[in-house]
Amino acid sequence: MRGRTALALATGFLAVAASAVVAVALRPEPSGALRVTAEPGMRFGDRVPGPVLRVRAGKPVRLVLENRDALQHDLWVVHAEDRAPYLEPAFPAAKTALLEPGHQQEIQFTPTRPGRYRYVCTVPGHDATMFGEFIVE
Ligand SMILES: [Cu+2]
Repeated sequence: MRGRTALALATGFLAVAASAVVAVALRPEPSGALRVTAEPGMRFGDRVPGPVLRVRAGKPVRLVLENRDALQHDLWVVHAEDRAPYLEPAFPAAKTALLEPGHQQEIQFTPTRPGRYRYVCTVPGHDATMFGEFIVE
């Protein structure tokens, strides 16, 4: 009897544990945020330019920058025509801090006007390769 109860408990535990693993596996970004990585070789993601990000005007955006490089990087969403050093965020709070290697940050902002924007790393010289399109529909 005791053995059966223990077996039933163990089976139940394993079923719960397995369902938790499946739930995590199906949701690579639990927060539902967009995720961009700063990679060795001065790029966002695995190519230049970085991935195109598409969002909806008037809807809050959650964006995670993960710094996988050995250098500091940041990410700002800027007007498409703006170039360093004359950069400012296109929307309030649409910028991360300067992130140390191995660090990540989630930012939240609301793009208010539709259009084509860019995201860039603002460390001097980095925007030559660290940029991507940010489209607000
Ligand atoms: Cu950078």
